[in-house]
Amino acid sequence: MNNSVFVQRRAQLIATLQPDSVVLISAATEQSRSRDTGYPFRQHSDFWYYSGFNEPDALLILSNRANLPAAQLLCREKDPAQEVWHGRRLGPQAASEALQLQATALSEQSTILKQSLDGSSAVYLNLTEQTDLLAQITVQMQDLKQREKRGERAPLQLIDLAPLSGAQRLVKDDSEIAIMRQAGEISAQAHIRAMQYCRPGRFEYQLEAEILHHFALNGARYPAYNSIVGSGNNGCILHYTENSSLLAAGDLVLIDAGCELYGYAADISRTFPVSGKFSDEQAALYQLVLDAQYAACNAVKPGSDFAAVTAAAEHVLTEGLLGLGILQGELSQLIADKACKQYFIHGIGHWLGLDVHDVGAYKVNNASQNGSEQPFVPGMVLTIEPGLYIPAGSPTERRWWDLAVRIEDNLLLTADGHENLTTAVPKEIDAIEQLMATGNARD
Ligand SMILES: [Mn+2]
Repeated sequence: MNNSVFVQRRAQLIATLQPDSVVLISAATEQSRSRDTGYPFRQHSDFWYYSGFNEPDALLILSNRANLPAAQLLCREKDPAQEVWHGRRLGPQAASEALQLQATALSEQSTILKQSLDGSSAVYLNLTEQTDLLAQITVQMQDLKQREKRGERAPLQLIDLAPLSGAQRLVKDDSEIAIMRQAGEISAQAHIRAMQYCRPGRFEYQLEAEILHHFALNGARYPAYNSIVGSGNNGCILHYTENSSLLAAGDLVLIDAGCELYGYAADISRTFPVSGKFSDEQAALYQLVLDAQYAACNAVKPGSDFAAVTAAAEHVLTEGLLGLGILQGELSQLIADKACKQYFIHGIGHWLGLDVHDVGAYKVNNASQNGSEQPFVPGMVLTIEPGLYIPAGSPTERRWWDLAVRIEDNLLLTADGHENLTTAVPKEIDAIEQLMATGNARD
């Protein structure tokens, strides 16, 4: 990625700070999986967004103070002995040039942190997420307070960075949109591959394997979240990730999977019949969720908001459930009662970006201040994912029991509406059945 984009983001953030402030953002640390093996390293999203630096054990310091650099990075020093075991390090010298900021060895952290805090009016950091950093700052502030007689001064305010970085990250820039378009395309093709590979007698984890294989082959080594492949009544478990059941003829299978590309997530759900042909009940319920998804997608345009999108989907779902006899009563009353929520148990969607459930406010103010909805503007990316889940024992005819359907796409807000980033994977009943009938080369 072009480094000027990170420079621009830092400048944009610095422009919103109170006078004489510093911003502190910690890199992620490596996590042990068991004894000497670690989880794959994943950089902290804010740290990545403002630095473009993908190593652990680093601190980014931004400031608008005259006596401090605008952007400073503390990072691990070069160390040939460590690097031969654990991998290359950029080192402060190369980092300064590559990242266009002032870089210093991490061993200077205590001194530099104190210099940055001394005399600052406010310190911005993520107060609820970066608690180790908060603890370090507290210790430094105690030291500064003890030396106030010598002219040192502890900051007066700690300010949560999350609303500021959240607002900035909510509207994607061109480089992010390009990556997310690609992440959507790779993920869509992976879902196609799973549909083609699906057969009764194969296992859920084998569909997952097809998907992960396609991600990795196309430059997205890791999924953005643990893939969900739930067949039959496993589909009714929203975050089912065991993926261990045998795929049975006559069941639906629900897949929720997306790749991570340069830190950015895709998040697609599709539901299809294991044997390639929907039963009457499956088709009826599926078409209803699909109609609701189209209604919700149609409401995604500048000036609209999640409440409007939710209302559009819930209207279609309620009307449809009433038509199928799954709900009983009077339509306007059922809508007012949100009766469809018995089977549509999650939200219509969420912001998408560096985090799958990305940062950014859903309400402009909180409820006690007459909170209003965050209006959609071009550059936002979100998911639209209505679903219906009817576990056994639900107060409906048994023929609907154990059915679960979710259909999820990723939408980019544009000037005149939206662009669907994940449209390559089919969702019409005919198109799915046709695709599954073609199979793939590895039969
Ligand atoms: Mn989602």
